[in-house]
Amino acid sequence: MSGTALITGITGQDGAYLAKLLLDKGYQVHGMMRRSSTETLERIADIRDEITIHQGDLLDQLSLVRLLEQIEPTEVYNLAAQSFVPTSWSQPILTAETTGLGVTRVLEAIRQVNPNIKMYQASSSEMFGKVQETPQTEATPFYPRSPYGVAKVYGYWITINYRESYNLFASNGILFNHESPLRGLEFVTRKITDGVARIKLGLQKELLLGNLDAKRDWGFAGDFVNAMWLMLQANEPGDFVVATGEQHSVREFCEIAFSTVGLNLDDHVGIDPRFYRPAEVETLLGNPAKAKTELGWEPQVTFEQLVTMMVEQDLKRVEREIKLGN
Ligand code: NAP
Ligand code: F7E
Repeated sequence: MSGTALITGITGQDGAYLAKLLLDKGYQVHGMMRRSSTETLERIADIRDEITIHQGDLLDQLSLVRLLEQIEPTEVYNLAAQSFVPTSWSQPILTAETTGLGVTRVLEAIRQVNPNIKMYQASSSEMFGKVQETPQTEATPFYPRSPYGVAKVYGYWITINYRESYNLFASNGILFNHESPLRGLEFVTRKITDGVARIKLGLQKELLLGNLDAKRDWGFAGDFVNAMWLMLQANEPGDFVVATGEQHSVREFCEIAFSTVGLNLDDHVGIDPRFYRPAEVETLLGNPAKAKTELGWEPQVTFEQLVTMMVEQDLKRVEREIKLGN
């Protein structure tokens, strides 16, 4: 029998993919979103009638307690966060409150309302930061390089602490970068594929980026949310690296994206120091062996397929916008 799931961060990239996955598995899916003066439901518009949306906020303990009492979920996926690394320097306190302390609020609500609820915490490869070994595994020491990374380290350890203190079924997924056509436009992959589409369709000439030499282990969000679900179906809670085991630079991502539409990146990409970071994470490469062995998880979409999928979707979207006169 499938259960009842509550997803915090349902309006985000991963929230949308996870909600679809859980619906396909027969779950009753509830999503928490914060109050906003405008609609933020575009990513889940196609499943809006199949899920139940509730207002709540990771900054507001009582809203979390009330939702758990009302929904009675069997599983909680804590995906909500201030997730954009550069914003964590301009809003470090908000980032700590949401991305860090927000995790304690969710854990505390679970402990108080029903300690049998299973919880997934969206931990991040940004915790490895200035990497202490390559590839990174569950045993690699953390060295975060941004207020975001520091907040995620806090979230990671408080999840383990509640597991050990109160015997909660709470697991950390240490997810490496994962992307999709639903990725936010400010993240580098989507910024590139949106830029490529606009340049190809004559709406802009140049794409300004920061550090082209940064290397990431990029996977497809649709594959990665499956690992989240698998973690909560395991016999025991634990902590798992979720990655492809393959690394590419921002420049390589650009090369493939531009060549998909028959353009050359050297003709269109400029460097703007505004997009450099005060402390950079130069390289990330994960070893997903534990997830493969213990969860049977493996990524399905290759790097080239991911880049092509994102470029094609952005081309279609920008074409639609042009037709509608936006
Ligand atoms: P995302 O698209 O930025 O979504 C973040 C979600 O959190 C949005 O729904 C946002 O709501 C919500 N949120 C922000 N502050 C909130 C608050 N105070 N209360 C309630 N909700 C709040 O992020 P994502 O890419 O889907 O990532 C999901 C999670 O995985 C995040 O925790 C992220 O840090 C983590 N992560 C992501 C990656 C990756 O590569 N994508 C890798 C490792 C870990 P609004 O729509 O209102 O802004
Ligand atoms: O940057 C470089 C930038 O912003 C990737 C989040 O989901 O993944 C994400 O964090 C790299 C960095 O993602 C631009 O300096 C160059 O080295 O796409 P990003 P991120 O910082 O790796 C982790 C795992 C998370 O947990 C986070 O929530 O690309 N880069 N030029 C640029 N980055 C941006 N954004 N914009 C540029 O113009």
